[in-house]
Amino acid sequence: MSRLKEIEVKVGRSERLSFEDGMALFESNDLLRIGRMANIVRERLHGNVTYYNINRHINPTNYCVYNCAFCAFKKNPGEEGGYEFTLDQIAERAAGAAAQGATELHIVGGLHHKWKYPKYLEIIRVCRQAAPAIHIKAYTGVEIDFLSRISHQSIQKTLKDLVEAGLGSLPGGGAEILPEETRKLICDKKSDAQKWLEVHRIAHRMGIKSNCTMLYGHVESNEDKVRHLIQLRELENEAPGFNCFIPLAFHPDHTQLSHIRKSDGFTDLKTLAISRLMLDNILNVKAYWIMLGLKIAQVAQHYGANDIDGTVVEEKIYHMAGADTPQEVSVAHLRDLIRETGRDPLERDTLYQTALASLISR
Ligand code: V47
Ligand code: SF4
Repeated sequence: MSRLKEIEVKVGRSERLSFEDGMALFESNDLLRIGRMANIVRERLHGNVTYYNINRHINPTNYCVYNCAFCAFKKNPGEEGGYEFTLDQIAERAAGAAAQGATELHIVGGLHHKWKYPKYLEIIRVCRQAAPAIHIKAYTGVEIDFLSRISHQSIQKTLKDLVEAGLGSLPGGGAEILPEETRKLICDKKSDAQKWLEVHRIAHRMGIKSNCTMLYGHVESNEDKVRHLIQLRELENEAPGFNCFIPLAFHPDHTQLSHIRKSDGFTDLKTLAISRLMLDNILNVKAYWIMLGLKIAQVAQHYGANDIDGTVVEEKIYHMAGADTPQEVSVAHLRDLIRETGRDPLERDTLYQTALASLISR
């Protein structure tokens, strides 16, 4: 039996795929076959539904003490293009989001050279005050680790403070690529893989849900990607709490790795499909349209993805690294894009509750 046939049999029986299976999938270029397997899993879990949400991104500052090789967003003090929002500007964005029907604020930013711990709590508090009903998904595992260090507190206490201020869950950024040798090549200064995993383990044990990501298309190998996915899968087994996995394609413009070509549609779909197949215990896989582009995010709905993210409104991290997607799409446009693929659009909140689910649980 060919390797792909063996994997197809396992997928048909809902058996867990091994490291060797993951490697065989990355080494194959039979995208249609890999996609078909991922689609089987996706439809088994979610039927014909594709989720989207109404959200708004806020990137409070791009000043950052770190210097990740893949990042075009980060600036040093005094550098052209650096910015920091005031608390009023942040509150204004939060209030505007609520007024437009957003259910989520997605807050991710730089690790500022001068901001103290209370400032990061204030950011959450002002959003909570300006938008009392909104879910605040804020600060990656790397940011939480940084905050615990500048506040000289444990990860637990830091998360507890943030939840008291209004935080609802953690976004999936900062995972980058977990195998240490490669991680060191692209971000040697910030939290290592064990620390990133520890933050999410602790959050999950405290009942705080989170997302997870994988940055690909830079200097990583296939083995790195398979090991990364298996580490996420193992953490989910040990301490369940991942809502969703988001593969993030490296955008090279204006980064230290600008000589690397941006990943292509084939690689994006293949990575997404293999992620769906390997992550058998993470329910949702998101085709993040800001990063993939609207067209590939649509096709991805038949290659393992069951989510397309949200309205976004103002995105800086990818656009400073060369993303040519719009900054915002309307709900009507998102729903049309999903319908065009033959899927049924369904609005969700950050925790994947839907109006349907909330009606049933009443
Ligand atoms: O950790 C930064 C990535 C992440 C680049 O939870 C880049 O729903 C590609 O947390 N090319 C932060 N990627 C963003 C993040 C996120 C994004 C989307 C959805 C969710 C979610 C969370 O952005 C970083 C890093 O992996 N990143 N620069 C770049 N040039
Ligand atoms: Fe800073 Fe995040 Fe950019 Fe790294 S990826 S330099 S931590 S803003």
